[in-house]
Amino acid sequence: MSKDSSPKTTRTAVLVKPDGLQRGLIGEIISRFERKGLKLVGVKMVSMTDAQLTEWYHEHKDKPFFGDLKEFMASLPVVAMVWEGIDAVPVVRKLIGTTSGREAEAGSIRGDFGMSKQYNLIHASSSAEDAKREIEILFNVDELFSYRSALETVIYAEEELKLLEE
Ligand code: FUP
Repeated sequence: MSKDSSPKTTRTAVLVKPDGLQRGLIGEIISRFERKGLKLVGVKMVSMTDAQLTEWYHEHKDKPFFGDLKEFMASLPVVAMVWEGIDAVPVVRKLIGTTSGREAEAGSIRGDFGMSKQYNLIHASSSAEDAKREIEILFNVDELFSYRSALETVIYAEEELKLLEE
């Protein structure tokens, strides 16, 4: 949740990691987010550079797993996405589940498909600040799209629709 916890429209960055690509989970993951009612506003397949990964995981730079994590993330392309919706950042965190697949809640992506802490299939921004930083690392402005979803009026109540950005 953001510090100001009133609901607001946010964008969040998601990566399907190399293990998610190898496991053939791209469609399943996109489908879960679509069915939840989130809006896809950017998507691409990308090989992350060492510099991008160092910046992406800067908070872990002194951790013992940092080198292995970067190596794993660079081993294959990732599928990078940006999803939008009211409170998209915390909503998507809930959908992916806690870090380790063994501990993640059943029903979450990591909880349903994973058994590992490092090979945990998917990344999602953990705060609005992280989301902004992560989106800027991987997406140019012209790779992000604003559009009206035809489903908005059945996904959100009238009051909530006012929170959606034009
Ligand atoms: P999360 O926010 O759930 O993705 O998890 P963290 O930010 O704590 O960790 C980032 C990534 O580092 C995880 F997705 C997997 C990896 N990691 C390990 O490989 N070993 C650990 O002990 C902790 C995290």
